[in-house]
Amino acid sequence: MSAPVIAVEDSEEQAHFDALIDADLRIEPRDWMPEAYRKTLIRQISQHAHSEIIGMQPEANWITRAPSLKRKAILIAKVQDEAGHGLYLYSAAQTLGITREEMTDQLIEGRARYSSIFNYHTPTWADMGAIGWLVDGAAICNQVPLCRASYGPYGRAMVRICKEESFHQRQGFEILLELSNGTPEQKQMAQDAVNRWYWPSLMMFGPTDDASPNSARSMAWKIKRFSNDDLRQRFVGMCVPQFEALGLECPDKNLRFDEETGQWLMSEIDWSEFDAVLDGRGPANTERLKRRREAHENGAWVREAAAAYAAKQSAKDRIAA
Ligand code: BYC
Repeated sequence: MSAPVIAVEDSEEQAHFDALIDADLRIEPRDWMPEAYRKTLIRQISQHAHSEIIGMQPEANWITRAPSLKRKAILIAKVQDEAGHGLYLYSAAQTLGITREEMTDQLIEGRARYSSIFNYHTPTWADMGAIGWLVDGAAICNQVPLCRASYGPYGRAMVRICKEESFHQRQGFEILLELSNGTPEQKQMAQDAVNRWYWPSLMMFGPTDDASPNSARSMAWKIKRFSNDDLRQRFVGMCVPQFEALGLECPDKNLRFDEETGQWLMSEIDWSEFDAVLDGRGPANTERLKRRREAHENGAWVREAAAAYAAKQSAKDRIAA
């Protein structure tokens, strides 16, 4: 029996796709791509978009309580930036054939993942500093290589996002620096916030390489350029001198650089905490999803008004044509 024609076409298409990846060129929305590549991208980009949107909540909690007008203005700008990042990323995912409605439903029905880090509370102003410094710092470490992701719309979205993330990271560092140089109580508040966010920030990079089912394939496709553990190592190395500059202590008392292997040796991460957060049992999972659902319901009238306006405009255009 002869092979079906589709298989021949597929293998030619596959060879062209492989050649583009090998040559470090970009795959664009209209290019042929293997179904598994498309699915992986939809998974990662939509999770990333949801993270940006849910990630607005822990900081938005502090907008009304920011300690000065300047701090309030900066925080509002940062939270708005996160909304923008979510929108670029939803648009990038839409180029792969999923709709915004489908992604939104997956999120509000609790069927989608978003970054574990946003399931923690922000009890003090110093948490705004720790999020900016550690969470945005970890995000930059993870996201700069994504600017070279093989899928064009994702890589291009990441370039804009990373520019804004570096401003976010600096504003967080500066909040902590000011607190650290303030009264002993303020310094303690900064240290406590860093103690709360340090380990969850390391978990942002995902499970260890030997427990990461998606890494090998995503790296072969040049979506991910570095493994979870390599990026975690890079992040820890970046933090060490910054802890010193801040005058704060690293919560990992065992952290040391091993000259022989060129690796940072660190205490074991509590992966049971990570698993619990991914399973919906983190400190703020329920609250985050509830708030997101309410925001979606409260925005229904805006979506209806926009759809009615668009229908009116296209009716007008039809009459004019
Ligand atoms: N949290 O095989 P693995 C921001 C999941 S927002 C939750 O290593 P992969 C900001 C993973 O999805 C920035 N889930 O997966 C916003 C997979 O589950 P499924 C957010 C996690 O994809 C507001 C399973 O575990 N950044 O900066 O190869 C304010 C196995 O993992 C996590 C991004 O989204 C986690 N931490 O690698 C402030 C970056 N880790 O889907 C700041 C883009 C792993 O198989 N994403 N999982 O059920 C990535 O780079 C990669 O997707 C990851 C995971 C490194 C996160």
